[in-house]
Amino acid sequence: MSEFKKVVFSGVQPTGNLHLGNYLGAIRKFVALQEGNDCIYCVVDMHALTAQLVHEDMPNQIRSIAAAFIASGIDPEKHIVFNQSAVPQHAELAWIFNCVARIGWMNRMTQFKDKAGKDREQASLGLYAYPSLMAADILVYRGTHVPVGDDQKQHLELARDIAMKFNLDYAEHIRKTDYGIDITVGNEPVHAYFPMVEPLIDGPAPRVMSLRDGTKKMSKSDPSDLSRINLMDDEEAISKKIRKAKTDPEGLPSEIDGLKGRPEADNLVGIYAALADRSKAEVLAEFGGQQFSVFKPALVDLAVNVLSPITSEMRRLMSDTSHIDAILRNGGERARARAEVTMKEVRDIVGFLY
Ligand code: AQP
Repeated sequence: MSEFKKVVFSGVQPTGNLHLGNYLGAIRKFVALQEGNDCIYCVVDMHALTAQLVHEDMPNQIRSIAAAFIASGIDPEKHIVFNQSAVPQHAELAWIFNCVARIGWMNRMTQFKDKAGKDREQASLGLYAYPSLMAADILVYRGTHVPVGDDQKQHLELARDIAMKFNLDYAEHIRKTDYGIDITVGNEPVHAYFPMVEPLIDGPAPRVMSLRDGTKKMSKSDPSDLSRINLMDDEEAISKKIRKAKTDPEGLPSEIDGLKGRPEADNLVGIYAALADRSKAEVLAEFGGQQFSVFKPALVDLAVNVLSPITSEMRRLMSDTSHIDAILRNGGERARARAEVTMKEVRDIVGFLY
């Protein structure tokens, strides 16, 4: 049995202000994974059309996500940073995956249900097919590991289902080429062209919640700006938002169990732990028994310390966009070359003449 070469892939949509959830759930992990891995990080601008068809300033939205990657510590020379629409092979593979995926699978996607809202008939076909394009984003590089927030777990399970069905549907064709490898899935041997992607979701803050409601995900589209800390927030805004963050009247518990049924307290402790690179248990060992009036200022200091260098570097990068544009151009060329290797083989497997 062999294994696919480890390739890390992930993406972020240019759909508005990046927030602490995007940073802790995704970008911070991107940075940590660079050492010893082959990483491809993408600004998924084609996905952004599913949220909103016409964007005021799409080019600068794309640049600002790339700037956040670079400001957070991603090295665009060792790794690849690019925007999705620069590599048409994503859309080409997504079409094949649209034909592999089943409508029943797509109907189960909770993100579609949430984003489409009550009037599903009016949702775009793009929003419905989003997870199929996401599978193509990853698999066009035969990506094996995907650092994401917890909200993307279901989409990654779907990517595995699509990869598996492609491998099985085209098994005979794959065997006729030398493009596949023998892997084990569960206990079953499979001759596979596409790997089974592994989500990388762990950490103390896999799902950062709204500062106004500990049962709702921190999100770019929340109408209340107080619900999230944006990566471009200054010290004053961060301090105000944390001070105003919803909590309950009790102090902090000393043990994790004491956070049960207290979503807001759990969220703030998780944020502290993720920012400090510690576990929640370690944070509670330090702050257990203290009131939020003590914990919140400590959280403000920590958040400002971690985020302000990133914010100022993002501002610097965005003040002259030629550097970011050059990074995206270069990343796009390298990503296209890699994606084309896969697509040549996929066209062969499927039987297209080209
Ligand atoms: N609250 C969160 N906690 C942890 N991780 C999160 N992510 C998003 N929100 C949280 C992770 O950030 C990465 C990029 O997300 P995205 O921009 O591609 O899409 P999204 O999940 O739709 O982001 P938002 O902010 O929640 O946007 P809206 O408001 O449009 O729904 C992903 O890895 C995601 O898991």
